[in-house]
Amino acid sequence: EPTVVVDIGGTKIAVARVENGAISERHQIATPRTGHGSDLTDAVAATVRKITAQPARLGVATTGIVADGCLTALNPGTLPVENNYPIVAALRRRVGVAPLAVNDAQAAAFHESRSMSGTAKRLAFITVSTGIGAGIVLDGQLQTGHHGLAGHAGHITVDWSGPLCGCGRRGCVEMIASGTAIAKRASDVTGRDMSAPAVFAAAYQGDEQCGKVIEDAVSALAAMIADLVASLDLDVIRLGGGVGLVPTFLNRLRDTMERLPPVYRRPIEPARGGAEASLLGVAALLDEKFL
Ligand code: BMX
Ligand code: ZN
Repeated sequence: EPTVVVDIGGTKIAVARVENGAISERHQIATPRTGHGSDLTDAVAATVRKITAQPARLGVATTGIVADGCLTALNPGTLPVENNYPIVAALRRRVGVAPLAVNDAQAAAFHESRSMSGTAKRLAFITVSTGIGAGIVLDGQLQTGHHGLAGHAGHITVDWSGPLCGCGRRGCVEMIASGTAIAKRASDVTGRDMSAPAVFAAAYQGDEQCGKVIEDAVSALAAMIADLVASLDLDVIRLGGGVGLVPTFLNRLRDTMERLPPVYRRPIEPARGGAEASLLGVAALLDEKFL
């Protein structure tokens, strides 16, 4: 009876079998963006069954706020779902085992902290993907908060008069630097329908409008990271997510951080867990019997 872990993102859902801390089988599907949690759990249950009829243990890392076994979108634009959708109870019914559920970036931060030796144990994992997520580990302790909100740094304000975010505030980093925001902002300025990878390709080819969109995203993220360093005295930042793992993006972010006053600078490293950081993190949390 295997351990099965799930990563529900705004764009895709990954389901994997984990053996001895490593992924031995992996399936990926598109996230049903219907606004109904039941469609998420149906899709997860069907994909889990491709691996096993009865997992011994089930772990779920998901975009959104997880508290008391329920899922709520902070920004429904990143993934729409009912408020307080009882994801743990629904999956227990559909799969037959009660899952451990945690926010995706929080899970990834836990994995990153386990892959870190020595004393550097105050870190943020930041994912730049459909949205912008963050997870924080302080002195070895994963921070979830009593409301599941800890680490939601994608909703730090970087532009008071910026675009309205689905969370209800204006100018959140997520509205300027997420993959969704990069695609939307470039589509708006160029008048062409562009995906985030297309914006990177165009910027690389010298397109100035697309270059400016990426520059704004990098500046917003650098401000967000400096705010996190100022408030938490982090030792290191680990960067993940489909956009965050693009090497040119990481390099530009490092260059921008270099121009900040030294007190705000910290090493920025690619996530050791790469695209699997959330899956591996929730597996590690199962091992620790977290929650
Ligand atoms: C949003 C928020 C976070 C999440 C982050 C990254 C929702 C639905 N999600 O800020 O909980 O960690 O996006 O999510 O409000 P991803 O889907 O891009 O991985
Ligand atoms: Zn917001």
